[in-house]
Amino acid sequence: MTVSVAAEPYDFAMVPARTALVIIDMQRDFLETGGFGDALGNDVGLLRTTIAPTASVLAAARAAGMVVVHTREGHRPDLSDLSPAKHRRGNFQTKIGDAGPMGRILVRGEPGHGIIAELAPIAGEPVIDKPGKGAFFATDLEAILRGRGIDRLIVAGVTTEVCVHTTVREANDRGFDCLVLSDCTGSYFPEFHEAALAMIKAQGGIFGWVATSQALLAAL
Ligand code: TIU
Repeated sequence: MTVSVAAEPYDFAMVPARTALVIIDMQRDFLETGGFGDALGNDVGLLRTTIAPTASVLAAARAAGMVVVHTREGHRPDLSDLSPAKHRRGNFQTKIGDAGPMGRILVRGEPGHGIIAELAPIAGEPVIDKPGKGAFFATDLEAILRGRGIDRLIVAGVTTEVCVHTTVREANDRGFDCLVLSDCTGSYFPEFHEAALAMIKAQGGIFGWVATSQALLAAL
């Protein structure tokens, strides 16, 4: 059954059985104090408004029987998958792999690397560990989506202009239609959030569609 979501630049048509909800990097490292986002000098409080609407969408997607995929940005404990460029970028005092209040920053298995409790994955939901900003780079995400017959993505998570945008661009070039939820994505820079969403839906939806979580919930 095809459903239509009120979206920009025009309605987004999707078959729930062929659509995946992809929740990007809703990790303690980005959303709580003492993590990577905080170490970069950001106000993590700016991202926390995304939690409640994303939890509602997650519940609705599960109820509709949709495929749900979670991603996490982070590295192996030996940092062998961390490029020197990413490691040195920013010249910050606290770097990826260093000890912080939530364990080693952006390292797999550490408390800060985990997905926030409100959006915890359940059995059967793939969790994609990614070393880059895009969820398709150096991961098996594409194979998992193709294997399940997915052709549309509903995208939530943080941050809008970094990992969400990179993932949407990667997905677009791989032939997936993406609907980005405006209130389920967030940035440490509100103006970047707005600009990133504007870029997605400009030029007839050059990268995809943008809608509110309410519009999606109304359609499901
Ligand atoms: N710094 C920032 O805005 N984001 C990231 O480093 N990663 C994600 O967006 N997940």
